[in-house]
Amino acid sequence: MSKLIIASNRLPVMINKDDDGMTIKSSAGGLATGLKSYHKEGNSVWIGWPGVMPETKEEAKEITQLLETQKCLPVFLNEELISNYYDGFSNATLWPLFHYFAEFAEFNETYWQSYCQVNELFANAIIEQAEENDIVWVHDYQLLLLPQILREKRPDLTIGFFLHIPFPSYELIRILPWREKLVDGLLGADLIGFHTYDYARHFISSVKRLLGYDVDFNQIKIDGRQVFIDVFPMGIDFEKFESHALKIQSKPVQERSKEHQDIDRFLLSMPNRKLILSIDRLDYTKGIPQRLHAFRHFLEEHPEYREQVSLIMLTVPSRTDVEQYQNLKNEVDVLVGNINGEFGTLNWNPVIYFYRSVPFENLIELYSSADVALLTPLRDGMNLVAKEYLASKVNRKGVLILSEMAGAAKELGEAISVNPNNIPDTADAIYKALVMSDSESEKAITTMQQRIKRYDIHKWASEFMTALHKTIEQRSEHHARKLTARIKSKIQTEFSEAKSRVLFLDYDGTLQRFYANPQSASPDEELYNLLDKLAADNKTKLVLVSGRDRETFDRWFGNKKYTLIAEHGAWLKEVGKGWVERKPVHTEWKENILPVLESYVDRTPGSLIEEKTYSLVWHYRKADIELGVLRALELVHDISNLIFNQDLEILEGKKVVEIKVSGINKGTAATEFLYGNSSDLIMALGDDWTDEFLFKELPEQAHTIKVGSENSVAKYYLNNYKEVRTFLGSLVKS
Ligand code: GDG
Repeated sequence: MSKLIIASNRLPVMINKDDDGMTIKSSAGGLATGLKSYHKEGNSVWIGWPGVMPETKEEAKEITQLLETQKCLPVFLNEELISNYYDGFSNATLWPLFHYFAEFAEFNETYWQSYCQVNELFANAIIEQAEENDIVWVHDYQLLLLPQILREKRPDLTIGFFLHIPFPSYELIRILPWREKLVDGLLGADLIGFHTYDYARHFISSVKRLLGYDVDFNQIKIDGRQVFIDVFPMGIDFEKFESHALKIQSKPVQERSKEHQDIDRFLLSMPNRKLILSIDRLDYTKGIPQRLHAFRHFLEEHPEYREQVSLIMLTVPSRTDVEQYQNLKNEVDVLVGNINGEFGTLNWNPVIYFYRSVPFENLIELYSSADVALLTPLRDGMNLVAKEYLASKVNRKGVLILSEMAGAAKELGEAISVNPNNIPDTADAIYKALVMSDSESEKAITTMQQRIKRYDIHKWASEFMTALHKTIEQRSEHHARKLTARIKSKIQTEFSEAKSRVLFLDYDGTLQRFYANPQSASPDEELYNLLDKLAADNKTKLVLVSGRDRETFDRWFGNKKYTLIAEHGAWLKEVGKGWVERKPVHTEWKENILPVLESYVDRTPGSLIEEKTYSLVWHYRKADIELGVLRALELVHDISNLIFNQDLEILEGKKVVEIKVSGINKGTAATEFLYGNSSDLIMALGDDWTDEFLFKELPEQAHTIKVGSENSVAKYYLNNYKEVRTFLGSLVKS
């Protein structure tokens, strides 16, 4: 059975180093809990940074041994890497940009280099552990490049990726100098998971716009491989929060913690006293100043609540070395001071402010005592605190005010939703929460509790793993037609034994990568060498069959020993001869169609018209991808009406719409070629659907090979042009 390898920046354990030596403690974080059944109980290993830097080799060994007891493996990082990869690229570039704080994002080549280096270190550590067909689950923004590095080094692995923070709009991603590399890095995975549909949608849009790959709903096709994109909103360990809250609630008052007794005293000191709670890391994404402004606005608008209501604000120190975080701390300190100074009395502090973290027990006490949770991040991947608050409300008395910018807002529709930038509206939400009837708040909480209980952290992890396993099944379904080593060797034998052979080869996407700009796709040295070697054998007739115009083909291959068929079969050039029109056909129809295409060019920036002898082609490779697809649909509809009864047909290829004279296609051209060139081995390779004509028309015994994973009448498939070159190279050798 294959093993699971989990990779995240930090391990789910903490190493403590003091004068007495080293100890290890497991952390109770959500991720560790969710993956427990796969990690602790299953066949798995967790790879990550242990959070300490060993000073000696012995110390490193000791840490490694301690981690092994927890089925963890360290990736050791030195201070420089931590500073550039973690504090730098992860937290000063990606974190602000992905949370829409573009103005804070630093673009620094040294950070980037370290980020690449650490992703490589993780890949090496994984590869050292990975046996054939193992499964890898990579987590979060610190490791965006890891899936692709693994894919290249170990194509046998099944790779899943989950992003815990938002994936922003393309408009933000496009700012990054390394945008293509980052998006491509993720695409090494078989499955990429996000918290919400919006993040998935943004990712797909970036893939289309930056890399031009075809996307079919939630599947991206790359070189014959499929990458699945899906939504898995992360849950919490509901049962754990609920059971602790029940335990705390049933404790006699005198046995409660000091903190809990303080809260009780506060609430009982006056009738109608209410507590509002907020908990977050002190981070600029959390909207803490906006929240304080809203609370102040509320106190101004509703003086009747003064001395009645306090905001307990627990802010956990975070990234304290970074300037923006220090500025934020100062801003929050001043705001809290101002509010307390202006509104506070001898008996009442409007804001009760903690700048520290608290033990889990106290956290639950706060959750279960607070009448209202006020969680107003400006951006948040999910926000687990919202779910934890709900799970801890065992008496179902409480109201959640939640920012619509948090991923959790998508699932928690019964909460009072606010735009955290709208201060009066947030103040109004506080008022609404305080006056909400018990029956209304109980109904809302019950509904939300049921939902987060059902889709808890265990369900989240198992849904992701099930989807990841499904990608394996889907791949193996496809393997039925894969050109396997056994079939390859059979074809190689036939090839070497054949007295005469004809090889029909498509060009773009088959022998060469499919480029957004067709001009960039000229043949490279490696390709010329390969084709020359194939054509050098007198027993082989090498025929390049393409939709390309004959001028381009002439420029690239005019003096070669290859037969050329251009413009989907309209023109033929045999070795050493000139171009011949295959059959004289009418072209007067172009006059009517050209103006229509021109109007599409005007309305679709980036698109262009190509005129061939027998056809007119509208290319939209360089247009906005979504607009291009939409316009192509419109165009096909308009043209279909115009060409009725004119012996014309419409071909829809890869980002092209071609209007051409009927009966001319790669298939008829190939069959005609075979009349005069009988052979005992025929082979055809192509990636586009125009190559389907070729596959269909060739005799039954021909070896037809599709390049890519789309449906085809071809017998076999190869994944991409690189595999084609390797395969053709093996024929030369054989
Ligand atoms: C990422 C994304 C996404 C907080 N203070 C204390 C304490 N906590 C615990 C909470 C909660 C966790 O920390 C915070 O969870 P969040 O979801 O709010 O945010 P992150 O974990 O920082 O970050 C986020 C998440 O990943 C999961 O995908 O939701 O959007 O940014 O569990 O309980 N725990 C204790 N004392 C504290 O003072 N014991």
